[in-house]
Amino acid sequence: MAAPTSDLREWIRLLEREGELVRVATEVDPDLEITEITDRVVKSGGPALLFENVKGSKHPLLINQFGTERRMCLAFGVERLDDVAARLESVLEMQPPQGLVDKVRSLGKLKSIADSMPKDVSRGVCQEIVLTGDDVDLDALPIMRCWPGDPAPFITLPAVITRDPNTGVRNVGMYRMQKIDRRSTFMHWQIHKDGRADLLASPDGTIPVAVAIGLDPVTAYSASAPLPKHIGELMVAGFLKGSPVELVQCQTVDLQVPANAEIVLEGSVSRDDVGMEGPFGDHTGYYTPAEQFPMFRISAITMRRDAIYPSIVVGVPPAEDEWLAKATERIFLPAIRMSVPEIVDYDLPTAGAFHNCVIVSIRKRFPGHAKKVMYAVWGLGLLSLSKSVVVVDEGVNVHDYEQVFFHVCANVDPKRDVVLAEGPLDQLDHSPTLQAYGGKLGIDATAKGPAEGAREWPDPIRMSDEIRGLVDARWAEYGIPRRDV
Ligand SMILES: Cc1cc2nc3c(=O)[nH]c(=O)nc-3n(C[C@H](O)[C@H](O)[C@H](O)COP(=O)(O)O)c2cc1C
Ligand SMILES: [Mn+2]
Repeated sequence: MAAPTSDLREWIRLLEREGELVRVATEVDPDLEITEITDRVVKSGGPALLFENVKGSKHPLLINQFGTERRMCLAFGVERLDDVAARLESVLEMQPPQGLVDKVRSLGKLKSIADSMPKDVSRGVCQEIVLTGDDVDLDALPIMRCWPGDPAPFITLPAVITRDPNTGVRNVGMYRMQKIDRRSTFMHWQIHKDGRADLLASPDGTIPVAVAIGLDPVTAYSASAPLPKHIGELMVAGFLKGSPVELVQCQTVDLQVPANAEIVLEGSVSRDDVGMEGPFGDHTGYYTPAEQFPMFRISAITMRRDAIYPSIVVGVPPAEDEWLAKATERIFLPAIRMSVPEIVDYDLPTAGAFHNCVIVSIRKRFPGHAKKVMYAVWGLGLLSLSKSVVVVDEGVNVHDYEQVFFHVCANVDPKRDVVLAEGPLDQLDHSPTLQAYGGKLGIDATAKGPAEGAREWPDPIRMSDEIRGLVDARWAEYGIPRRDV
């Protein structure tokens, strides 16, 4: 498996070599038409698309680069997404070294972290063209209007870079940006996100912001990763890529951006410069209503010659963001196990749109253990926004929804095993009475004991090994065509 690619163009070449990309030469409209084409291709598991002739722009548009498990694995250079998690786990589980061998081994791991830190370089292709002042013109980019109810085009795959005004720590997040005019957009920093916190921490209410568009897929993914605020997304990108992200100084603001970006927008966001953003056809499958958000005023656009503009469409699941979310689910399992080691595995069903449902399997050891895990999930990073948590025993495959449903139906006394709690919810969830706050549902579908108020728990039905072996051995004699049994 090839190592992760170093920029968007190398990634496009890899996709093409692997038969994972189709070029579309005919003219297409970024106003709704690309969405309809892409949605059909995504929902049928089809290829990435490079639209070479987008109406009104000379820039090609890449979409559906993340739309399947195979492409997501190609992006990370792994066979399975769990392999990414295993690499991360080997660093997270670093114990204090005991013998000499352990010492050397852990030094190697420490070195791999040190080598992951972003690195400053003096020049970058992202600044081959520099446009400032009146030359700044978002109209030149093929920004898509995604759904009929969207009032304007939205930049949907940006890496938005800020610094914490107090600590100086860099943050990178993926937040949609609604176009307002040639030189401004909204900045959709939801209340639980780090970008919003950086703005609120600013003493004078204004912060510089840089937006990198068109990155290698691992760095782009890292912008969407729900990392704790003090952990740099670009360090994690460097670790996952196996080489540091190279940064150049911006032209008009004091921030650094990935040197290999296709397009960079530089500017600032102020607390008092706000307006009504949205509605937007969102990953919840519904339009999120118009709401007040700050505006991003652009002081410079820099880009590569012939810059390629990447985009993504979210909507009724499954959409292209499914595999970005699945990558996060897999990659974060070791980190979750660091705080809640009894968790064996977990699954965020795509139909649950990230925050609506978590299925967790646990190694249960004491009365109330499943409930302890529910409350732990409701206290972990952005998983704290989860609306429902289903807990099953370790033998249950959390990715097999039929099996999970069977255990929920069979093992639950609703009066005893259902927890109704309340807490923070996703700002975009339309169902709670209040925005971003409301009810939570926990379902304990584990086997219960008398200490939890249950009667004696029955054994599940299982054939004896002896008879299973006998039937295996004799299967041919029965003359029944063999399916995968
Ligand atoms: C395609 C896509 C679009 C997203 N749009 C937004 C958005 O508009 N606003 C937002 O707050 N989060 C959005 N997110 C989620 C954030 O990127 C994610 O929560 C990330 O962890 C934010 O970074 P932060 O924790 O450093 O703030 C989006 C994620 C994806 C994959
Ligand atoms: Mn962050």
